[in-house]
Amino acid sequence: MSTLQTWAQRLDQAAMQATAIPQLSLQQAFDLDEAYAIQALNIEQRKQRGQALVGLKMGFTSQAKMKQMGVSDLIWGRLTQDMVLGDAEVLSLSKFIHPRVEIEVAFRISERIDRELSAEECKGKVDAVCTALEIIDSRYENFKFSLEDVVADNCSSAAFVLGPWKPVPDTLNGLNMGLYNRETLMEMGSSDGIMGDPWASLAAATRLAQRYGEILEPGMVILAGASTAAHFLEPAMQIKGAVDGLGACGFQVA
Ligand code: OOG
Ligand code: MG
Repeated sequence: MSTLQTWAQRLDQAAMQATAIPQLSLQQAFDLDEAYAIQALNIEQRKQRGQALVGLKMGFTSQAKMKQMGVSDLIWGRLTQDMVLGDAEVLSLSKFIHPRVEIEVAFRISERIDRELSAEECKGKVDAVCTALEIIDSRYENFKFSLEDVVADNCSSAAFVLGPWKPVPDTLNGLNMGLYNRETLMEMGSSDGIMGDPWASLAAATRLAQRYGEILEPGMVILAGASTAAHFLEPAMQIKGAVDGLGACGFQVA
């Protein structure tokens, strides 16, 4: 078995057993292309368990996230059906290692995309948007990683919640994005923090998807990335995310 396959299995097992592992890059250096190869093999194991690919997620699309995690490059990962948590459902902490939550915007793809599109062209390929919450749970000890480590670990993806889909508004600029625990505001950001415009994040997703051989199919979800820092989840939290004009969604922590 190749090293890449062995590492993909270690990451998949760590996620399934909710047990952290040491950073892979501290054992042996590997480059970004190898990191994406590990990610693809990692997700292949989920697919073999019958989990379909339902979308992609963009990461480190804002200064707030790059600063919090100490990295400085855009990353992307894959979303599978088992990561879906319904709006207002209960998230069980026992299934995760040290989960954090962040507030995002989600796009729903309406037409097949197999090439790089500009932000303007992307607008014709999306039929709905909504407020989303992403639950990230690095499989590495202490939530610490290099850029290559986090890419191999499918960009810390663990779960996501979508609010009700809304028609695409004229602009996604200047929208307040609030993350709450009950009525307490934990983070407030602006959609402008996401690459200047969330549509730019979707355009980047089309470029990266093409580069790494993924096709965006109608119905797929693209998470544009968080505009603020992520927060650790604790028992009894009641998390809500709200974006101006895009509605809200939430979940309870048990
Ligand atoms: C990596 C995931 C980054 C985002 O929205 O920027 C991400 C991490 O922070 O562990 O999902
Ligand atoms: Mg995210």
